[in-house]
Amino acid sequence: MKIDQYQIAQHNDSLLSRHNNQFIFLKEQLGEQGIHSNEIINALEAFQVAIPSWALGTGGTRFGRFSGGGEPRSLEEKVEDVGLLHALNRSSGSISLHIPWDIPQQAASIISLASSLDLKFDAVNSNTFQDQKDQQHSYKFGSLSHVDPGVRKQAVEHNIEVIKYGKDLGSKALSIWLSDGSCFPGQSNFVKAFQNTLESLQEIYAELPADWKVYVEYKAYEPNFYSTVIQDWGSSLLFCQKLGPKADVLVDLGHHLPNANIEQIVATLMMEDRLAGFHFNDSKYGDDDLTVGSIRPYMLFLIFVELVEGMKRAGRGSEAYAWMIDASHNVKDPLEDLLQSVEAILISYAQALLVDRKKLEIARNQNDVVAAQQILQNAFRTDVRPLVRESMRLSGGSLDPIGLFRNLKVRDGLMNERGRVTVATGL
Ligand code: AOS
Ligand code: ZN
Ligand code: ZN
Ligand code: ZN
Repeated sequence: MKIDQYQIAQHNDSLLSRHNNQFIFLKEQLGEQGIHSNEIINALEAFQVAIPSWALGTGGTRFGRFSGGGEPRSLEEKVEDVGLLHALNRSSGSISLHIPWDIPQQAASIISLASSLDLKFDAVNSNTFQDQKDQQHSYKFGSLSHVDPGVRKQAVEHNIEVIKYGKDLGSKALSIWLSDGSCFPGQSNFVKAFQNTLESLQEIYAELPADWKVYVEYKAYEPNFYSTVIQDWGSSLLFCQKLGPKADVLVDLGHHLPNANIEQIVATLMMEDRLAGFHFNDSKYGDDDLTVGSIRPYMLFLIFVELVEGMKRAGRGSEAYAWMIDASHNVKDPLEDLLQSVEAILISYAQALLVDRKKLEIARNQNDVVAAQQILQNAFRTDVRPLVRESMRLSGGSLDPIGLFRNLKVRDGLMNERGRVTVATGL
């Protein structure tokens, strides 16, 4: 299954006059406020969000999993799926692999497939939260933090192996999400667990190539329900500071205790130049991994307000950070869902770029609370979708990715190729 440029162009032609009307109207309105639409569009075109290999199949819950059809059965097919997304929106130019779910048998051929679809390899993810077949030690009671040095050694070696796979593919980072913790009071010694983890991470860090980073992801709870070794951004930052400059904090939007002020966490991490990037998703209750922007779009916008300010202050572009979607669930076509998520990210980014920073600073310095709030809300309440569409169109993508996906019956095509009942490898 492949989407050709002429199919995108034809579909865009049919939508163009309507789009142009909306775009020109918005451009004029923004122009009156001194906002240059072209600068926003350039920034949107440069923004690339990685797609995790495990989001391409139907997710599920511990109660069940309802497979869709035509899901990718191999790493090659996962790369092809991301190629379809990138052809449609030109904003999903990389894939993030998970070892051992996605072991690349031959790096050269998978690289050439990816580059034929204009894709790169994002951070590689290690997995010490599941036991694999033929594994000597179990991770039931932890991995990098385990009380038994033999288990820790096995987990460290796994991470070093993941770096090797990533090196072959041209990745530049290792993402570590550590599920280690305890389920009941008394089970674990917090300090020893931290120290064991630090030592293990130091051994992994020592194996990072010169131009690599390690992203340390935190999570409040789950799968452990009493304590988690890296449970919050403070612990993650502490590990990173002890490790060195190649370690940064990875923020997953679903990994906080209820009502956490994530935008403030982001601002602080950026101030310290320790923000690696994001795992985008949305949630109402816990680590729900729902479609980005589907539940709390205003929060996503406020996060982007901080991101834009932090990037400006640091003189860095969006390419300096690792943006990824970490979502998956039971009830949607995973590819349509990912298209929705990428669009939600670009909308929030565009809205944050509308914020008049000078006026905001004046309002803040005058303690004009109402004016400051109005500046943010005016930006959030602007329908910036014409800017997002124009950026996709200019970079060769579709004005309406989901509409075209449905018009071309992409899922039917995939089901014909791969089968109606497929189970994607992975979670
Ligand atoms: C787990 O909750 C984390 O979000 C991980 O980033 C990720 O979902 C996992 O590594 C996928 O296996
Ligand atoms: Zn995550
Ligand atoms: Zn999550
Ligand atoms: Zn998660």
